[in-house]
Amino acid sequence: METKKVTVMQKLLKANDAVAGQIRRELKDKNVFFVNLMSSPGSGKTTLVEETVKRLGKRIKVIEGDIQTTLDAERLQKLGIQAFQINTGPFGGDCHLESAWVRTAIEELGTDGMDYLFVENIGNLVCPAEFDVGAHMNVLLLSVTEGEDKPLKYPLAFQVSQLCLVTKTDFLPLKNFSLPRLRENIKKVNPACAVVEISAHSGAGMESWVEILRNKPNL
Ligand SMILES: Nc1nc2c(ncn2[C@@H]2O[C@H](COP(=O)(O)OP(=O)(O)O)[C@@H](O)[C@H]2O)c(=O)[nH]1
Ligand SMILES: [Mg+2]
Repeated sequence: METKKVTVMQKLLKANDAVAGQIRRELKDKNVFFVNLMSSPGSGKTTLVEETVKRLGKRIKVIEGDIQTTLDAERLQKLGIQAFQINTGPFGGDCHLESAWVRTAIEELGTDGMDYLFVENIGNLVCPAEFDVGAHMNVLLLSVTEGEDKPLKYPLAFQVSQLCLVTKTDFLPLKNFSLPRLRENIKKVNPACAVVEISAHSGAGMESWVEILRNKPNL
């Protein structure tokens, strides 16, 4: 019974990877840079997208993943960009997005007028890391209020990410949080993961983040 379960899971992941690969190639051909944002709920994903649109312009489209509500898509639509909300609640409440759903959302959004595509994945540090959505860059957000130990507790999320954004650094003066210890822990699980510290509220570090996007790495 257990063997059967593992085989089915392997097949699902293989099918997911195949679609993800297609998405990555098709968007590369169109020079659309695709970023997958992953984090715990509340680490600042939607705020980051809002602040990025203000700096990078409106040729950005967003696929929002949540179990319930269209709140995040509505926040982004207010900025005059296209945002497509996927809710997994009505279909069993999955805690991640799969590449086939992302492909359908891209078909709905269309690729005209798009230089960047963001996925805001469903908020948690576990399931999204297991499913490739076809992004050119996986970005893991970790806010300073979550603690420096998270790379050690949730290594896969850091291992599949090319960049870790340490968010809410404006809280640092109030918190007993060690940035060097966090960097050390990220290095232990993924030495290749770049780390950038930002505060979407104060704007600190935002220019470094936007510069990375302008360079469209791996495209
Ligand atoms: N102090 C501070 N709060 C932030 C920052 N970025 C986001 N927040 C707040 O954190 C909360 C959750 O942000 P949100 O973007 O909705 O997180 P998400 O669930 O990851 O999309 C909101 O109240 C934001 O205003 C930041 O840089 N500094
Ligand atoms: Mg959000």
